[in-house]
Amino acid sequence: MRTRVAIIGSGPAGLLLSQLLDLAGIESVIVERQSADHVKSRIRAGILESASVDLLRRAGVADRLDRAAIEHRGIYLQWPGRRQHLDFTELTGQAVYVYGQTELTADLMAVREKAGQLAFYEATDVAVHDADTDRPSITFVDATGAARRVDAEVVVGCDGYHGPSKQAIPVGLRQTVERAYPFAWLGVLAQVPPSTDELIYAWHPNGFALHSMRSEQVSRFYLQVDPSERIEDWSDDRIWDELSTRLALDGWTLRTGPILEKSVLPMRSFVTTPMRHGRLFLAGDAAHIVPPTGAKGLNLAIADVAVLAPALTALLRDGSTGPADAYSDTALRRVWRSTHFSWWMTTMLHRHGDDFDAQLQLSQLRRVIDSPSAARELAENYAGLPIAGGEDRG
Ligand code: RFL
Ligand code: PHB
Repeated sequence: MRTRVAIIGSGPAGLLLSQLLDLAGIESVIVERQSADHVKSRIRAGILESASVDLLRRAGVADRLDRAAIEHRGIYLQWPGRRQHLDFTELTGQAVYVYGQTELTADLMAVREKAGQLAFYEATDVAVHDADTDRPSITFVDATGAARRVDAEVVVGCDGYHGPSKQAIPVGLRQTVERAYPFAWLGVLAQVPPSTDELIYAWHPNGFALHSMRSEQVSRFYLQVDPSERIEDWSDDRIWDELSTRLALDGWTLRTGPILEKSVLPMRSFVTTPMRHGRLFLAGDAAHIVPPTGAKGLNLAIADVAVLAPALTALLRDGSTGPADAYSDTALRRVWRSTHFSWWMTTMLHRHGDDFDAQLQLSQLRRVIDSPSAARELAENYAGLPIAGGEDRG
């Protein structure tokens, strides 16, 4: 079969790109390894920047988001004995929004289905061919076991960190930089109303803890653990004990409740460049991973697509190559800003090293709270990056 844009991966990057192309009158086909139900049920990100929300509104997929998302003015930073609010709205004029990636994915899938756009779920052996020609294609085996081929004008790899797309860029042309962190997150979803109005990022001698949320009834928590930690060793009681210890503050209690899901998540920084080879473009986690401490991964995927969709529209509608040629450099400026911010938040908040490192971390945390310019620096990076670029303002 033939289409204009073949998209590999049905995460937020692939789905949103497909929707933006559809609005520009450009047909696309999505090929995804997992089932639609699996994709919809994956628990992941929870925070959207206002620039991301604006784009989702422009894409016509924000009706439910506008009703259900919880607006947050800022976050709390905490270390033993002190919990301090950082007001992004006061510092930058921007807010952030709590809206689960599962909800966003469901919204994007629904709009695509309504528009009657084609997607192949449960596809195996997906491979990219002829990326350096004007007639790239992808091949795969569909859910019924039939071999298929999609010829396109452009292929976009939105297939996440483990996907095959980036391998289609020849090794000699591809550069990868990576940082592994000596800790992981234990993520917990619990059927309990949040014990806080906004997110709490807590430094603690036992390790970092984060109190996040999904709704008025559902809370999300993370604990810094060793990457080799086995989830079987974390009973629900042990999880609640450790969260209560690390998030403790005089006069405040953590509500507990049934744990719905728990898993250990590795943390890494990773960037592959360039994000384009001929008629193959990469977007989202396929090209870059950040540790989740800055709540940036989903927002970066959205920002890539915000740059890529108009570039592909110009290329495919008018034959104008300028924006497509600029895509990788434009996207990477924001990627590197977010990579630095995510690394900085991670390094400041997670226990690592010795007592010297701990004192530096505490000094940095006090500085962020006590100095308006240090506070604004954090707030701008967390809530207020412009959608294209990211270093242009700073
Ligand atoms: P996704 O969502 O990983 O989607 C990629 C899709 O590609 C499919 N795929 C393939 N399809 C076909 N053939 C193959 N061979 C394939 N291999 C893979 C996959 O099945 C999948 O459906 O990437 P995308 O679209 O780039 O979106 C990126 C975001 O999902 C990710 O960056 C965020 O979830 C990161 N993240 C957060 N980001 C934020 O902005 N704010 C947050 O608060 C936040 N919290 C988080 C996070 C990520 C987390 N985890 C699980 C690492 C919290 C956590 C715990
Ligand atoms: C989440 O709610 O999943 C979440 C929130 C903030 C982060 C990371 C994850 O920094």
